[in-house]
Amino acid sequence: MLWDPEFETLPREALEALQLKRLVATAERVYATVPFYKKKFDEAGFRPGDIRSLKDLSYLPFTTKMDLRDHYPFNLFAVPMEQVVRIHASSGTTGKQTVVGYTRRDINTWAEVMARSLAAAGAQRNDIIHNAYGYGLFTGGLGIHYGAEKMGAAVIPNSGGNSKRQIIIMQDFGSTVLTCTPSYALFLSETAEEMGVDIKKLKLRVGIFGAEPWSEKMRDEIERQLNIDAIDIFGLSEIMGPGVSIECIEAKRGLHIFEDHFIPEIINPQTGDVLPYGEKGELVFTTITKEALPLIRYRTRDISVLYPQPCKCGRTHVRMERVSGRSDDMLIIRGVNVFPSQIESVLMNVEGVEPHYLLIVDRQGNLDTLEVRVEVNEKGFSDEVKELQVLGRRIEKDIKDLLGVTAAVKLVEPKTLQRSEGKAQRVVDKRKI
Ligand code: DLL
Repeated sequence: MLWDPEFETLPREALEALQLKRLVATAERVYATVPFYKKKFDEAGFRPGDIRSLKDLSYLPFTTKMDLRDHYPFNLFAVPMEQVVRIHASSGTTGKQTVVGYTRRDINTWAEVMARSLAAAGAQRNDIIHNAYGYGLFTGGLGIHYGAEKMGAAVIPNSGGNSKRQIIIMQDFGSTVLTCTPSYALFLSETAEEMGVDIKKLKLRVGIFGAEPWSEKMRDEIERQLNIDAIDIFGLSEIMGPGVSIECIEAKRGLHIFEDHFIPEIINPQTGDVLPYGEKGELVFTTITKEALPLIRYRTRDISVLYPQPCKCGRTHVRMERVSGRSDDMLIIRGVNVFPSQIESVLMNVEGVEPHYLLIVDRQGNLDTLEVRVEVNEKGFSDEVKELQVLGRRIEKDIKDLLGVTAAVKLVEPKTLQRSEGKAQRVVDKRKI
């Protein structure tokens, strides 16, 4: 369903004209109000008034997470504090957290793109939205919440955790839409099973999952276990939070980016050159309607592909392929580039293991080692030791054949790897210590 048919189906020419107008206004505003951007533009010898077409975007400077950290907490804000009505932060794995701010209009825009996202996933006013994204500094909980209220649906602000209670609430309140990380959706399914509740029989119809990378195979698994449609939603705090892009339920192929608010580019992460549609690289976003924290060419580190082909849902906005990993999550193991999501895909193709795994990277002498811990299912666990060994070898071979790296696979008992209520931790890299 289209929430805002006018903007979501704008013909390309009109959309690009709107983007250009908004881009120029944003560039002028940051030049005038954020000393960091004035300096960057001056160094590049480029003035906001020089922007003539969307192609000129490539002359503008990039912004990185490091820039946000260097201006911690509020020094990249483009409005005085009295106009800021909300602050969120994203913890990240290293260094200081990244702090982001919103004006009242920003909160409205966010609720709008979130309402569009919920509608794209097939949610409607009469839905009961079971929101199990964390509430707090993380943008997941409140982002979904405001979008659901804007739509007029009934939102249950569960936040993460207290999983048994979540199952009871789903059962008793008749939740129809589940929103949480994909890994937590699987954990809720396990919890229901332990409680003797058949989650397939609940009223859940759709799940809107994101905030961490997941694969097509994981989608199949979630859809099968929960008997729902599983939709991928993407976003990042720096740009807004959830609601930057989402799949439509009609196609479930690629995430529509709300291009009247965010301009996407794909760049070569090594050279910074802009890549054409269809090529894989790092996603870069420029916000064109944000007031408190407008960002020019923000480097996400997320790896994706953009494709402009029209979609059967009628949206004209460009689609991004599901994020396969982050350029900074890429593991280099004995010189081979490996993304955790690639290992996940191998594991999900193997009968007998569960979608719960942990990668442990270490170094022995000068050689990197990769251990893949993965849970076997109840049936596999009851098999003979010899059969388990065969299974382990088979996974090692698949990883070697497909990714070219040697891994030691350790099969562990069902339900022994730690579950997460939010973003799952998939990698422990001991080499950094
Ligand atoms: O994770 C916002 C969000 C909340 C998105 C709820 C979707 C649902 P951050 O904590 O700032 O914000 O983390 C952003 O998470 O750069 C990606 O690396 C990753 N990420 C987010 N959504 C997806 C997704 C929220 N659907 C970072 N697939 C991003 C893969 C995702 N990675």
